[in-house]
Amino acid sequence: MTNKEVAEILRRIADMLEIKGEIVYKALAYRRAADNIEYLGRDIEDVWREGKLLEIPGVGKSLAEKLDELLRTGKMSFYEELKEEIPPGVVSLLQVPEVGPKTAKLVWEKLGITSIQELERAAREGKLRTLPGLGVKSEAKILAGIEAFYRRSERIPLATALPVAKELIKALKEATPHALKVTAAGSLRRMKATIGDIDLLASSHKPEEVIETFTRLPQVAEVSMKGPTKSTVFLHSGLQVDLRVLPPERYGSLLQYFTGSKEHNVALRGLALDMGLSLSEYGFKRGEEEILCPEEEDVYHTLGLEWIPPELRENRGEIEAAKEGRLPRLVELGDIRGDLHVHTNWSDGASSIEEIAEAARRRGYQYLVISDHSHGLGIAKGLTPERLKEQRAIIDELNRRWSDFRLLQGAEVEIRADGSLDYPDEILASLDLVIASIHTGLRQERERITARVINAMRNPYVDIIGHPSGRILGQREESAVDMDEVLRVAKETGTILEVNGTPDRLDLDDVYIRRAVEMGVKLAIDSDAHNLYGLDSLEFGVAMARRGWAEPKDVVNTLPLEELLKALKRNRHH
Ligand code: DGT
Ligand code: CA
Ligand code: CA
Ligand code: ZN
Repeated sequence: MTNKEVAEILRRIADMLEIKGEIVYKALAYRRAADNIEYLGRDIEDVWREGKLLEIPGVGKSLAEKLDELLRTGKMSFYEELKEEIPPGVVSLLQVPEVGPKTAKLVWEKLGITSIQELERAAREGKLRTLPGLGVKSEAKILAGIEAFYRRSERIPLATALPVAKELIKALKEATPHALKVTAAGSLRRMKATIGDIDLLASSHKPEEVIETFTRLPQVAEVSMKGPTKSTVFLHSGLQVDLRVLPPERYGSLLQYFTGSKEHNVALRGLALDMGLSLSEYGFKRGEEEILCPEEEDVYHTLGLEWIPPELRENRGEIEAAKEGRLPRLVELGDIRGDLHVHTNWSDGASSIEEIAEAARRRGYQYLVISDHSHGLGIAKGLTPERLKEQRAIIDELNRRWSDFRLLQGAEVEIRADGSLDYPDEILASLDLVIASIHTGLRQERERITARVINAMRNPYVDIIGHPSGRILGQREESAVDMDEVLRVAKETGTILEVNGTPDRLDLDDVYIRRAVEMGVKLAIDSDAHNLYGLDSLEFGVAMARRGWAEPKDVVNTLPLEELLKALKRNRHH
């Protein structure tokens, strides 16, 4: 058991004692012991093995006995009994700001409330105000507290969290000279599509001062926990940020530990144990001897592994690959030679063809595919075949301007509800590249929607399937499409699947990207930009592709123009 896990049990016991209405100092004693154990600086298990539990400040004879039972058996009967007495839902009420142990006990005993949902309902029905000691005002406060709690529990898109983290890192560095290195860790560093909370790490010879400065930053709305080496705060947006600070000589292990994922860490710890080492955020230990890791590489090298890119750290085979020296050379933004999916003001985009072409060229791209919507998508001002011809003339004209850059004409063709495509084949054939996507009828049942996508893939002029799952993060689940079948037919027909980098799409997601890579299905990483800023989104597509183990060879827009064109099935079959 880790110190943290033990501390969490003690804190939970303290909560339950308070709900029971035990004398205050008892709960306080458990909290103090919890803090001392968490920040002990060495493994509680080692202390226990040496029979020195009583030397931990705040741990008396009775608690030492309980800890001994816990560390020996994995269970503590005192805690188990409390759990029998107080339903877990009642303890969880304490997570709501404005709800303390007294209120939790009151609503549980008088109204039988055992969950936050039930508490919300009672508050909305005006039942709380009838309880002794509560009134209309406290009822409203509790309701606001519940809303704040829900806001905090929501996951936010990667693209929202990244700039917030960057800003905080900058602010912290400017506010104190004692923060030497400051880095984002956790799911943010692993570039997950959505982020639960932001984890920041700092190295410092004066951790306490860094924590102090951090909790006073103007971005911080509320400090929910503050200790000598760590703190948790809420920003005004309700976003939670954790900061942990250790001296530079331990920074590598700190960074490794808090980058996670938890599953990756569990596997690493197992590997360490096999080598007679214990691994924590403080470093390695072999018995009493400490092995410190100032750099993250040190952690992996000590275990005989290559350094593993954060995007891969999900315990999905990366540790075995690192051991055998066969980690993928992941695709990078710098490998991308062009964007295959952007919109202009010819359909629902904001910029002209010329503006977005120049912006793409300034990025160093060698090519850009203009892929406005087809006419069937009325809401997006889709192009009729006639307008498409006019657009071609403009693209041809612009192409005379550059020798180092090429504009291609594509289209994002709607896959209609009946499975047919929005342009006839001769129009599709006249384009340089065709993306087929579904924007309507996304709620169709599995067989029907899968048949639509497959029908599109069997068309010789459909090069790419756009945002294949149709998900919108936080708003719309992926469609019922049978992705395994889509992957199989993509392989068979040589159709490319898109990795759409739009922050609320990130579609395909990493799991399917990985399958595509394993099957040899090709990917296109696109921005789907609707304005000049939108071009930046390609970066998030790259992040997803990296999480899916994609190498440059798996991604068609890492190819030079001529090779890209050759890789399209239209040019292979015709
Ligand atoms: P999130 O915040 O839900 O998007 O996901 P993470 O991965 O950022 O998770 P978080 O913030 O709870 O913790 C950050 C990292 O710290 C996590 O990826 C691994 C490490 N960590 C946290 N708690 C534990 C734990 O109990 N055991 C282990 N092995 N690692 C932990
Ligand atoms: Ca996190
Ligand atoms: Ca966290
Ligand atoms: Zn699009």
